[in-house]
Amino acid sequence: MYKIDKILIGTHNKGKFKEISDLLPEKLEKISPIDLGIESPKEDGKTFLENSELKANFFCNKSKLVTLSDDSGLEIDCLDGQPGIFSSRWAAEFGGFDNAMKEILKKVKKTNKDKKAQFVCSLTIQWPDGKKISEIGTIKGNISSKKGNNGFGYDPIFKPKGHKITFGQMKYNKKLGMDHRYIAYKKLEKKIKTYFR
Ligand code: ITT
Repeated sequence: MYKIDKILIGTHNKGKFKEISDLLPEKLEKISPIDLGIESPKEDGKTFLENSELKANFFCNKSKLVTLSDDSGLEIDCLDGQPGIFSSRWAAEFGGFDNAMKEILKKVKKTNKDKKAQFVCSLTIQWPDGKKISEIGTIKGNISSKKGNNGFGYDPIFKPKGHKITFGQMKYNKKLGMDHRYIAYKKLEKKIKTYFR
């Protein structure tokens, strides 16, 4: 298998793009589908894995580059795992993340149940010849009142287990070295690092 010296990070989400870029080897050239004018595919998978595979396949076929894609989201136990794979769509439906977070806090409070939740990330790397590898990472925690302005998406309402602060209050490098994306990437890295130049 030839060595990879550039990779398409198949996401339109800037927060994800930065985290994935910073997890990958520094000398690897990172390309965004936005730079190539490639739109997002329709996400009709039923699981994080199906969606990360679908995105990697789509962006890889369009760009002809080795592609790494991410599908991720927040699963809240007392809401039967919602928003889950619909995390991004909830933000769109409620008019942005601020409103979606308010809505989530209201819904969680109404259940009167505990606030256990987890962030899940499925990463898929696909080569132009169709070879693909996926890994899933999960980080458990609790839903918190909205705190902090760091990070992106639902970071201000998620407090990882064993920590007193939300991802929104955490320093960038701290979150980068422990979140669901990091956990998935570390598993994947073991299988792909020999391909990096
Ligand atoms: P792409 O499909 O282009 O990658 P997207 O934002 O639509 O971008 P997803 O469909 O995977 O991505 O949706 C994931 C949602 O979960 C999205 O709203 C994120 O902001 C949120 N999310 C994922 N990881 C997160 C993290 O580390 N911190 C906060 N929110 C996160």
